[in-house]
Order: sequence, then C-alpha cells, then structure tokens
Amino acid sequence: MRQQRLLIPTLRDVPGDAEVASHKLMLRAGLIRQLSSGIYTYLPLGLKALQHIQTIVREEMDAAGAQEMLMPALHPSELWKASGRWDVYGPELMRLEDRHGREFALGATHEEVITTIVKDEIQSYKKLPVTLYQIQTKYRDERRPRFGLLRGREFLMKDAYSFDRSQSGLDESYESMYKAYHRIFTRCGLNFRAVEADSGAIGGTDTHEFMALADIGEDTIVHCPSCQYAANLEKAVGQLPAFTDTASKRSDLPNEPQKVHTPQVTSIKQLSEFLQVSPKQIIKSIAIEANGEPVIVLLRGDCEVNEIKLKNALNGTEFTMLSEAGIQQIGSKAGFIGPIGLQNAKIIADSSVIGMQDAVIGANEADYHLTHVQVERDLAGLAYYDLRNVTEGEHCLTCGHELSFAKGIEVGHVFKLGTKYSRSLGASFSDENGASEPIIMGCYGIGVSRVLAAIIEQNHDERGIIWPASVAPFAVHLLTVHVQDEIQMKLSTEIYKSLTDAGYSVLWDDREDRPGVKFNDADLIGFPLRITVGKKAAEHIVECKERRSGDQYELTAEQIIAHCQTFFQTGGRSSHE
Ligand code: 9G3
Repeated sequence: MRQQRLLIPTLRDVPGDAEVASHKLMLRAGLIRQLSSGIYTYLPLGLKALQHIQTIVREEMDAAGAQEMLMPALHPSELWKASGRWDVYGPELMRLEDRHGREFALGATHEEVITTIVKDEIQSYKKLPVTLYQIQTKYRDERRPRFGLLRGREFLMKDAYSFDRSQSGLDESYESMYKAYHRIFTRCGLNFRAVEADSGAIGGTDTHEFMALADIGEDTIVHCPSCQYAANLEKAVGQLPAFTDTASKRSDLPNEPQKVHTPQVTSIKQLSEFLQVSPKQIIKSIAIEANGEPVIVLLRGDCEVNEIKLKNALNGTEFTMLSEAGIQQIGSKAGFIGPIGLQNAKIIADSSVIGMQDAVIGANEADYHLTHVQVERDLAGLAYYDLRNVTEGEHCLTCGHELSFAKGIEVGHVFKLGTKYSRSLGASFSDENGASEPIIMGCYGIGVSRVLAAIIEQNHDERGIIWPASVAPFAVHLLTVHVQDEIQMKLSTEIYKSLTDAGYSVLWDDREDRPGVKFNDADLIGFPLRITVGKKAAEHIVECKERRSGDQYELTAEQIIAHCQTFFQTGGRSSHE
C-alpha cells in the first residue's frame, strides 16, 4: 500500500481524556477515533491489526475443533426473561423497542441465544460434544467507559460455548479451550498469566481468567514465582505469617478479658497507637446486614475483607453495612463493636483470627475495648472462613515461596457453566436409553478489541508502538527519502514489488513530507522493520532499522528478501547480531 493514499491521520497531541499509553498511541498513530464515549471507529491500520488478532483466534479455535457461527446482536427480551437475566442486569444491558413496540436487548453476551439454538437443533447424545463460537460486537452500557478500547461500550468479543453430556466431557472441552487460549495469547505476543478466578454472577464452578500483565490493569493477580499457583485477588489464598506476639508467651496473662477505657478510640490505627499493640493483635469487627440479618465479620486488624469471598461465605447473598440503629439493636456501638456480649448477631471469622492470643476487641460499649482476649478460650466455636485479601509478604500454600502481586488486564475468561442455562432454557439431550438429561455447558470469552489495546500497552516506548510481527498492520515500512528523486523512486518501486511478491505486507511512505516527519511517523506507527531508500540508492544500498531492538544497518537491495526471511522467521525479533 502507498501511504500517500491511505487514511492514517497521525497526531502529535491527544485529547486530555486519553490517560493510558495504549489509548494515546492508538489515537496518535491513527488506528482509532472515538465516535462517542466508549464507542470507536477502527481506521484502516487499527482494523488490520484487529483482523490479524481475529485470524489467530479463528485458527486456534478451529484447530481445537470449535465451529464458527454468527449470532444476532438484537435479542428478543423473551429469551432474557426466560433465563431470568432481563431483570438481573440494570442499565448496563442496552434495551430498545422495535417498530411494533416489542422489547429487545443489544447482546452483551450470548448464553441465552446459543442455548436456544442448541435446544432447537441438538436433541441426541450422538451430536454431543460440540463447541460453537462467534466473533461479534457486544454492547454493555458501562457506567465509566475508559482507557479507549480497554473498557468500551461496544466491543469485539470471541465468545465460545461448549455443550457436553457429562461433567467429564465438560472438563475435556474446558481443557481444550484453556490450551487454545494459551496458544492464542502466546501468538499475539502477550505477556499473560492464567489465574484462578471467581465465577461471579454467571455461576458455575471452575473458572480462569487470562490476564495480560500491565500496571494500568484493573485486576490484581497473586502469583507464585516458583510454582504455577496464580489467582485473581478476588480468589487468591496465602499463608499468613504467624504473628507470635511476645506478650502471649507471658505466663502472667489474666485469665479473662480486661475492660480498658479508650475514649474516642475507634479505628485500628488509633487503637494500635493508644494501647501500644500491633494491629496484628487486634480483632477487627465489621457489622454488615445480609438478608435483613445482622452479621459480625471478624478479621485480624492488619487484614482487609475481600467482598467477593464474604459474599460467597454468605452463599452469594448481597450485603450492606449495618446501620447505626442496627448496631444499637445488637447491643453495640459503632467504633466499639466486638464479638463478646452481642445480642442475636451471627458471627463469622476469617482464618486470620484462629489461635490469636492476648487480642484486643471492642467492648460493645462506647469508649471501651477488651484486652487479653484468648480466641480459643473466649470465642470458642467460631465459624471460620477465608474472607480476607491475601497481603504482600504471604507465602504460597502450595510450595511455601513468597507470593508476588501484579496488575493485569483481563483479556480472556473461561467458565464451567454446568446446567445453569440449559435447565432454565430447556436444552436437553436424550441418552442411549432415551432418557432426557440437561446439556452441560462451558463458556469461553476473549476480548478481541481489548487484546489489541493490551498488546500496545505491553509493546510501546516513548516514540510509539512496537508491533509484534504476528499482529502488525504491515510487516515492513518502506521509506523513500526524496520522492522527486528518480533513482530513489525506481529502487523503491523494485523493492516494494520484490517484497510484496515474496508475501510481505509493505506500507510504502511515498509522501512528499520532510524525512524527519517520515521517520517520526514510522517510529510512532511502529511496524517491525523499516527500510529507507535514500542517498545511497544509486549504489543499491538501503538502510534498515528494527523497531524493537533499534538496530540500524545497511543492506544491498539484493539482500533484503533473504534478510526478511530470517528477521520475520524469528517472529520479527532482532536477527542482525
Ligand atoms: C449482561 C451484561 C453484562 C455482562 C453480562 C451480561 C459479564 C455477563 C459475564 C459473561 C460470561 C461469559 C460468554 C463469553 C465469556 C464470558 N457482563 N457477563 O453475562 F447482560 Cl449487561 O459474559 N459470556
């Protein structure tokens, strides 16, 4: 392609609302333009990269035996009412009416649609297992679209759905998709981790998220540098270093809790300073309300409650903070809540509380706390759960190594759904004996447009994008320094032809602009290899620059094809050692 004619509107500066590197660079390099908040146009370069990602996804999904199809984005509300999700999702599910006043949803995901298709078209065990997928635009009216394509309101997703007759069949389908995801993200050049995740509202059992590591990622992942353990913070577990407070060794500990006057001392920090004890010696009491019932949640003072884990401990019940009146009702006082002496309040404790000696708790009386609490003696019979966020410094439960924390961008999510949708929508199969059984499902998503942004987030420098060769819009950027110079244009034409004939995609910068503009644009747009035809064209010598390594060297025109074969064979890495 000749750049003069291509729509690649590069920019020097970007609008203020572009905060992260990938968003800024996609605007500056002329890959996307915003139409409305969270809604983007893909300009030619952006679309080419998006298509390369889709090709990788299709090749691996097809290789895993999945079958591509394409479902509508307009979903009749009846389907979402049948699955019960029409009322579960609020304004995030975009809804509209047709000319007859019938209600529709713009597809945010396709469990309802695909399950209905399978219900209608597959009845016999002979047609199972089957995995179907599509690459299609999804609509979700995010409250706060941001970071460009990373969190949009209209985005491209590959969503696949597996249908099995048994749990073991689902395990196999899941494993097959999991491996395909590894191949996809590896081929896209992403630095990623597959992490154990919480299945959330979608339900089901096992679920893994594929996280592209990036400081601007919204998710926190916990991983062990020495073994394979990795989990979303929502789910991660760790070994809390035992806190052996010296006091607990003392033999002169009183044999019952002591009441101490702690005027206006309500926070863990204040209490720690006032009583000169470590937060690790304090038991934090959080008062919540679940299903209208007051529940007191206990954690060690240095730990934070993980709301997903707490919700799971409450069997998925939503909860809110208990009101002042509610705290009064259980015979306590905000800021001085403690587990001893409450009236009819359920108490659950995080495992960090187990075995605490000589602990401090609220006295359920304004301005008083209790010290020297022994959990085994004074709080016997507590129900223990895993309710806290793993904290820095904890150790891997599997191999004991200290755990690492990182931020990640969720680019993929795979779920074992079970029969959640097949039951509600009536998708069943008849087995060998003619008995009817619900089909067992899995679902598997990749944020294709989000992958594009994540790749740029992980592959850029201060001058611009550094495309992995596998998804670069073009492999080679051919620059002619002076397009008025016949020799340079003649050699450029020959090189362009030999490269394209050899199967390399070439963007030829044949613009009239000054060389500096062309060089800056080439670095900004960031294709893997730049070939410049300049003052040595008469000697058939060109200058090469590798975008990732920065290596620059001269080649004769005759060496170019062989050089590209080695350069792109090694995945566009520097081969000119
Ligand atoms: C909605 C809206 C937002 C949603 C969903 C439904 C997330 C919803 C979870 C999934 C699960 C899997 C198939 C591909 C892989 C992910 N946000 N989820 O179901 F109506 Cl507005 O999408 N779906």
